[in-house]
Amino acid sequence: MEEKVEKEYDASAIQVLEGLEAVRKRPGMYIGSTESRGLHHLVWEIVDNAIDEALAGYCKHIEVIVGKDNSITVKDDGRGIPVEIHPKTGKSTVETVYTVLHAGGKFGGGGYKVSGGLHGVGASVVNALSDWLEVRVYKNGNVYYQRFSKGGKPEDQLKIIDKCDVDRTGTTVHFLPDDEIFTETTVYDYDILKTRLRELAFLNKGLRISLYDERVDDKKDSFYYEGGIIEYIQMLNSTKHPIHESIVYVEGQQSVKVGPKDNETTYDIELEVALQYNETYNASIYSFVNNIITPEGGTHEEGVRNALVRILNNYAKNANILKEKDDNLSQDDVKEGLSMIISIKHPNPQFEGQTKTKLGNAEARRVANDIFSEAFERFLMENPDQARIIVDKAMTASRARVAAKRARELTRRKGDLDITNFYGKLSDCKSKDATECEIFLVEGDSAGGSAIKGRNSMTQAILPLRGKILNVEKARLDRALGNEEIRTIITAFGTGIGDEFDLSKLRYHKIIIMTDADVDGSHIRVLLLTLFYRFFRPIVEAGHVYAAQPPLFCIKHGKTIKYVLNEQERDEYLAGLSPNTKYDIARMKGLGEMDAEELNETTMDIHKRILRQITVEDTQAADEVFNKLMGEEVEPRREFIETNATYVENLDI
Ligand code: 28F
Repeated sequence: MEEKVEKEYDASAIQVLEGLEAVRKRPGMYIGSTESRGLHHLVWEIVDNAIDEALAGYCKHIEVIVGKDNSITVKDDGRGIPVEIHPKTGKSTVETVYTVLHAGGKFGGGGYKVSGGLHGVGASVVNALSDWLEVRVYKNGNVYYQRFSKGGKPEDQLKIIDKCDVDRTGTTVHFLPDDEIFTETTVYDYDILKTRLRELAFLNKGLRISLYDERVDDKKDSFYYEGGIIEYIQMLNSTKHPIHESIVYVEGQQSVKVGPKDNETTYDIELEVALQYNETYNASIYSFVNNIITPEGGTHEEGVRNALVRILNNYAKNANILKEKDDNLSQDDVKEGLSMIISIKHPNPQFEGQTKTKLGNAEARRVANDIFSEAFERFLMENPDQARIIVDKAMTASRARVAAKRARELTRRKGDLDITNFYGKLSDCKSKDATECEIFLVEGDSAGGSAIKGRNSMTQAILPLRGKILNVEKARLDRALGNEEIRTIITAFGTGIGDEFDLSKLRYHKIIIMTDADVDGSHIRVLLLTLFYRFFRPIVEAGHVYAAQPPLFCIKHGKTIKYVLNEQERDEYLAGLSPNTKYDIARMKGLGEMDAEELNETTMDIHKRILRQITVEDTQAADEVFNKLMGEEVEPRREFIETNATYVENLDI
């Protein structure tokens, strides 16, 4: 007997070491990357465990603290991780959860473990990638404590180090990411933490989540939403005028059987939806699975949207608002001005798509459709006045869509006239192989001029943009198409727009926004990102959009000329020079003042330039900023400028 138990202990000890070692060898496999996004993923892993304790009904308050040393502390007031010895490993459950891969709730039963793409890999991954990590469990009037050193090695057994209030329970985890793993940065971004923690508070009504930043005096936020996603919609629509009184709220659950007859599984799926229409023309639809955002949507979102368009068409016909001769309302018509949050809880979500953020479970489509259509139909029947407003909005959108179809004709290349006119703007490239072609959207004529001279005319097209792109935030597609600059962009891209958009016709596989780092440049960039977010999102999702990063400084020493992007790179480069290197350093002029050779050398040459790929989140953020800045509400604009004034002097809005 002795022998067997011994062997089991050794085996599990070896498994622990190999497991954590594997994580340190290929961290990207567990947290996606080791740059800033991966660094913040460590926080989400630990917070998710506390959220699970809240989902189980035991935790009411989660606190996240960024230490002066950029360590992270997460506290919850749940039951506290069990401290008993785990039968299989002879270790405490705490040590098991923090040293055995996937030992947490996700694989050990428990509530809904957040298990999207990279979520739910477990707390042991955080331990493996930390310089040190401490766990404190409060229960039975004791404070249990265990510390792990670099890579997750236990320094000692779990032991009682203190007494605490007999009725206090909870778990506190304090860790410092390992700078041997996170080589690019170990500095936490308060706004990234704040945005996600607020979102989690919206998604988990009644849970308080607080954030403190010890690196800055008195910097803290606390989020608590009794109304959950209803309050999320209130926040989204706070800068847009709602056009009807209620926020429609739907919640329900269904048990579904999946899998083959001989091996059926039953899933309990919960759905929550909150929606309200506003007077803008764009849609803010965010969907989530187990608290994870699904930017590419998926079956849950499709189920709700199919139900939305079907119910609105039925209602419009029965109320004789939609005549027999009228076209049916389309998905696009009914999403104009729509703010909607869809959140489902699913025990076994399958993620698909480019970035593994699209829900694939077929059963989620039907459940979402069933639950939402029944409740939404009831809302319309019980609120005919609001129903009428919503249907009228969709009808107007439908008519504008037809008008846009006509206006879109303008963006098709027909006779020579508009081609010469068109060519007055675009200096196209010779190659017709889209995969090697790039189009630079350049701010201003002077930069445009030097870009045309400095480019590689075989593969690089230049489109100089004059002045401010139309503020499409406030415009429907038909009005956006009335703007010459936008028509030129649409024609140049070749994809068409709206419901005839075809990504395969994109004529350039890199669309590079080349604007100055100054106020005007960032303004143009926000306008372009909003344009992409609203009318060209598939191009962004496919990763074709980039921002050129013109250098801020030019360092010369001897024959070496080194361009650097910003102060941080400048200091790092200078620190790397041997002490006696006199050198010259010059602050680069704007794009407009660079000559063709400099522009090519620093920002266009594919072997030297630095491009930043634009993500859907970037464009979404731009759209939200834009809505604050360009919406009618003066208050959010003033507040935004006051909070960001340090970055944007005299923003000319
Ligand atoms: C700051 C991060 O990690 N909180 C957690 C619990 C509570 C339980 C638990 C966690 C069951 C067997 C896996 C307690 N009592 N905050 C946290 N709170 N894990 S993590 O159980 C661990 C799972 O192994 C818990 C009764 N049941 C569960």
